[in-house]
This record gives sequence, C-alpha cells and structure tokens, in this order.
Amino acid sequence: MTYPFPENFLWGGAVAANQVEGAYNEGGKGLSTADVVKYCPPKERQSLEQLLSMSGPQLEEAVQDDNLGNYPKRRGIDFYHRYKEDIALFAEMGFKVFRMSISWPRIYPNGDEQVPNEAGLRFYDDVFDELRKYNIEPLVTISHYEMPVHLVTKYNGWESRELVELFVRYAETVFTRYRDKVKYWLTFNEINCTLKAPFLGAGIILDGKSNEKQIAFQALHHQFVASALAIKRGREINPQFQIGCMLARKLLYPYSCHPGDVLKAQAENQMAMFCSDVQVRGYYPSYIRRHLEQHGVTITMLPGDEALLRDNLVDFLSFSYYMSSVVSVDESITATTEGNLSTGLKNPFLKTSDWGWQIDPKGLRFVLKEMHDRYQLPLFVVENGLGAADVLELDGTIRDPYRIEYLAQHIEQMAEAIADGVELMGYTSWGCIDLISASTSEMRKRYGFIYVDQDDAGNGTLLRLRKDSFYWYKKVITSNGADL
Ligand code: BGP
Repeated sequence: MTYPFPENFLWGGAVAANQVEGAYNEGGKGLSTADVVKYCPPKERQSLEQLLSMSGPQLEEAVQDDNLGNYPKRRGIDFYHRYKEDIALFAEMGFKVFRMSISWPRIYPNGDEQVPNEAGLRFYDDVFDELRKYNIEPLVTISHYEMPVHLVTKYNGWESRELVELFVRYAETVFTRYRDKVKYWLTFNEINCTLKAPFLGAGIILDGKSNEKQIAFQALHHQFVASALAIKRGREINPQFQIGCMLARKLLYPYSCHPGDVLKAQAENQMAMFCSDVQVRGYYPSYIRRHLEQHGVTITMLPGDEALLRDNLVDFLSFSYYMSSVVSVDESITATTEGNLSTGLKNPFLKTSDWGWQIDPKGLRFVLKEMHDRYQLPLFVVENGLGAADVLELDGTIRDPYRIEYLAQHIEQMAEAIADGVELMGYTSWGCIDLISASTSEMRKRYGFIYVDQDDAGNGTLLRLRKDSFYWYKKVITSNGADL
C-alpha cells in the first residue's frame, strides 16, 4: 500500500557544478579545488602541494599537465556546453525541481576580487532561464565541495575568518543577480563533512598541523557564521527566498543491545545532527561542550556571533541519505563496510552496493521521523541514490533494475514517513545524470537515469542515453509517487 505525496511535492534530481560542468578554464573561471584534487586522500596531497606552491604561468602550465594527476572533475560531463540537452531530458522525466550548485570560481575566479566575473554570472542566467522554460524550479547550493584554489593558498580555506566576508560577498552577488530566478537555496553542501574531510568541505590543508579537530571545528564555526550572514542578506534581497542547510545524514545503529553500544550510537547520531542543531535551533547544543573539552578544542567566537546564529535560522533542513552503519564499544568486532566519507561496522541484515555502501531504505524513514521530531521543520531529501557500474548493451539500452529497486524502496519509506506525519518538501535523486563521483572521481560509479558515454579515462562520445530507470522515474513523477 502506498500513501499519497503532497500535491506540490518537488520531484527531481541533483548534481554539483564540479561533478558535471567541465570547461574548467572557460568563461573566465578560476581554478577550483575540485580541479586539482580528487578527494584529498594522503596520496593526492603531494601533487596538490606541489601545485599550490606554483603561481602565474607556471601554475597554468602545471594544471594542463596530467602528470600531476588525472583530474576528471576538470572535464565533468560537459554540462557547461550541453545543459540545454540535459535540461530537456530532465523536463521529459517531468522534473519539478533541479538541484545544482554554482561554482564559486566561475563567479569570483580567485575568491577575493571586488568585482564578479560577468561571463560566469551569464552562464547561470542561461541555465536558470532554460529551467524556467520547462517550469523546473532550481534549488541552488552556493558551496558544494569546491572553492577558488587561491583561497586555499592564501588563507588555508575556512581556517581563516576572512573567508566569511568573501563568501558573503559571493552569496550576495548570486542572490542579487538571480533574485527573480531562484527561490530555493542551500548555503553549504553537507556542512558536517568539514569535520570528516576538511579539504573537501572547507579547503583546508591539515598536513603537519597538530590539532586537526581544533582547526576543523573553528572552520565550521566560520561556515556557520557565513551561512547565517548570507541568510540575513538573502532575506533582505528577497523575502520570498527559502534558504536551507544541508547535512550528510548517515544513520548509526548500535551493534547490540549492550547499553554501551546504544549510548555510542546515540552519541554518534547526535554528532551527525550537531550542525543542524546549530543552524535550525540557533545555538551550539549542550552535548557538544564535553566533546570539545575532551578533544582540547576551544572555538573562538567574536562578539555578535551567537546573536547572529540565533537570529538567522534556516527555513528548511535538507540532507543526503545513502546508507546506514553500525557502531560498537566492543573493539574485537572488526567487520567493516565502506561508506559516504566514512566507514563503519557491517550490518548482517543489509545488502551493500557495488561500492560497499549498506542499503537501508527503512533507515531513511527513521531519520525523517527523528529529524521531524527534533526540529518540526520542513525536510527535503536532496541526495539519495545508488552508485552502480551500469552496462551499455549493444542495442543501446541500459537495464538498471537494481537502481529502480533501490529508489522505489526509499520512496516508499518516504511515503510511510509522510503518513507518519513528517513534513517533506521534495526529493532530488543524486546524480540524475551520470557524473564524476565526488569521493573516487570515477565515471563508472553511475547514479543517473541518463547514461553518459564516457569512461574513467575520459574516453567516449558523451552521448546521453535513457536508462530503464528514466522511464520508471517519469512514471513515478506523473503518478506523484503512487506508481512505484
Ligand atoms: C555526497 C556528495 C555528492 C555526491 C554523493 C555520492 O557526499 O554531496 O557530491 O557525489 O555524496 O558520493 P560519491 O560520488 O562519492 O559516490
């Protein structure tokens, strides 16, 4: 039995600029952190540091040099030139909303100029106009896992408070320019990932620094302040804006009913919602104090920061949900699984994806209910999906029943959660068109309804092909979630 979705439910898909656009050095765009590093595991750091130590023409030359590493995010899937074709396909599926991000270095190539890059602004004007043509509502992430490289070399990213002003300048620029074209905004993608992946989330190079937690929490504070200030300015620019925060939400189960396991799972789930506690409630939750003390972290705040956080709350809470994991106090349990930016223990009741992520649709219902209880705020699932190695058949079809099954089961659980009383605004399936993976930079880890003919090395025609799931999702949207 399926339950009805609200009439105005926002069905759609999601991507990020650095994973689709390509054209990394066109239209006056500056170099992005995503152009020079895959994900920043230690093996990448050497080439990154080598690169960052260069400047001017030498830097430009090095960026062209693939010996420094093959950076697939520089080429994406060429959305920059093919957005009209791609948006037409989204429209064919009946998208009501399309989640995308703006590339900061397209607007401010170095991040600290006074004047924005007109060609970059015009590109997004064109994209938003194209979406509007089909009545597709843009949902725009202002910062999704990239920033101008110059902000890393000069300031070490969000470690520096100076980033607050630079980010707010950038946010104001896009709020003003797209005042009448965009209503739904997110300030930072998966803001809690600054603690797990400081380079990816905050442009910070930690190598050689002693208290990594200290730096990451301070950077996160700067992002909270920047987000609150951006919300304040955004509301002045257009009071109709709906501005949300965005979390990576992985559910953690206790391995057993041992009270130690249960408490550990509770603490880790609290930590997963620490950022939304700040951005939805407007203050640092009490449980965080002990955590900071135990790790020797002191967050420096300026007078006025607390009031700023308190007075500029988000309108809605959005999050990514791919998987769940398990924790235990028993250190002899060693069977682990892969995951979205973190690993965890195996759950014997769940299957995994080709990349080892544990598939748990009921977990989505659990987190929706939990966050509804906690915040009583509209929720938005802005990422969910299955990364799989799809096969292009000789007849040009792509049969992906595993993806349909994954998505159908998650949508079913969203319907259950809505029936349970959760206020859910919409659903944007991740990587609605195949794109470059954020964590592995692979092309063969595909999430899309639309197949893109390109391999990991960048070979292929870039042709777009409809997978079986394309027709299925179209039916889901037409029936407003009734026909799964
Ligand atoms: C989230 C990111 C996305 C996306 C997704 C899937 O953490 O916000 O950018 O890529 O995970 O992860 P991956 O690409 O590593 O499979």
